[in-house]
Amino acid sequence: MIQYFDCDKIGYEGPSSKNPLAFKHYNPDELVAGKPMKDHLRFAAPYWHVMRNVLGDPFGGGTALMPWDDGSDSIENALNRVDVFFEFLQKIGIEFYCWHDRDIAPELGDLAKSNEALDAVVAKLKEKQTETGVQLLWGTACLFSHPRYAHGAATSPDMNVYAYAAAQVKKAISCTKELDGLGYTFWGGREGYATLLNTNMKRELDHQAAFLHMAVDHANEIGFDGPFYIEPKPREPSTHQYDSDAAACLNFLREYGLMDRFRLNLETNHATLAGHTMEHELTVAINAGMLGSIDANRGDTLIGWDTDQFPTDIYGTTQVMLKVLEMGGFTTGGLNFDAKRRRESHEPMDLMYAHIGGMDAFARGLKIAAAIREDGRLANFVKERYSSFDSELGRKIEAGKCSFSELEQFALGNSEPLLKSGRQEMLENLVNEFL
Ligand code: XUL
Ligand code: CO
Repeated sequence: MIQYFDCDKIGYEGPSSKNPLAFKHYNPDELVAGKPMKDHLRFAAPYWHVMRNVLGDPFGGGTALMPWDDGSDSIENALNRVDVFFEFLQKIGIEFYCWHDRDIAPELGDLAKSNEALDAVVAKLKEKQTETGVQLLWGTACLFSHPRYAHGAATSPDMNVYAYAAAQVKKAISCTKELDGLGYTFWGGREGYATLLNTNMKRELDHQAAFLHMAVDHANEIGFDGPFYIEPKPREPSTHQYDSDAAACLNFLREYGLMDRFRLNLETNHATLAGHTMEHELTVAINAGMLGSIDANRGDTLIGWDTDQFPTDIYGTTQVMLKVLEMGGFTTGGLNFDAKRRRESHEPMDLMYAHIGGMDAFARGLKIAAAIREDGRLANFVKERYSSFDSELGRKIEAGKCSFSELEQFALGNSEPLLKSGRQEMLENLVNEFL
């Protein structure tokens, strides 16, 4: 079989290596906090960026060289891509992947034909998974590219479109199940509005909830028991997207009785577009016991859109891994590199460099986060900061058994509370000790 990536399997050479095609920090079997690095990190590669992103931008078409791709919508071309994708996974050493239905197989003249194309590619993916041990982290349906979804899919004002989307999701969940996928994601690409002048928000949200309940019913019917993930994003392409951030998603899931089966898939660049840090979004999800998986990337503070860059910022990966360790690690989820090369990095080998960088940045983040936790000073400071609530009265408050009158009595009997420092700068210095 022709090889398209001009390298052997990427190996670990340690921090002193100058080889750009080697890991300096990611050493898959090295134990960190009692577990091999690869089991903490559970890296996944997205089919859409690795195999299908031609690297266009709003001002110009694609630049990516894909010598394996004949540019056609043939099933043969789609099957061919599978081999190339698995060559990439094997060489980079990534053991999970994710797809949209339309990444792996072409959308053909009608739904039945598109489904047949999917079946053919899924059969091949299944073979490759068996051959290599690679697992599907999650599948999803692309409900945003085709013009029919211009007004949304599960929130479209047109029931015909809604039904088409339902059929597409039904099939995508079945394909995920066929590939023993660990989860299934909903990113509401166009589930939102461009203007409220033409929008009945209440009906749209009710429809979306009904859609997700039907997805759960279908999963139960076919015995797919993985979690569903909702992926928040505030805007782009819609002016406003209903799943705008972690808190909005949780509110929606609670309101419509969907908390049991759903978790969140949080993406760094989506968090920053929402005006939050990723750390904030992770904290919101973890507090609710609802963090499922992560789309690992980063944005650019100078560009206001979803640049989907590779995560290379060690401070950022450290913050993410502190949260993942605090949660006790992933179960079904992982770190999916929902990231694309810059338009100028158009050669196949740039995919290698990009993923090596992301994996090394997360390996360092993991090691640093584990060291900060092992050290214990940061956690102790936070614990100490709330220690007054460990008193008898504090415990009463936390148990919901206190009254304003009791607190008034307490306040009247005590002198002015002593203002204590939050020591932000000291803590920032402490974190920097480990970087
Ligand atoms: C888009 C995005 C998607 C989802 C899957 O911003 O992140 O690729 O991850 O639909
Ligand atoms: Co994403």
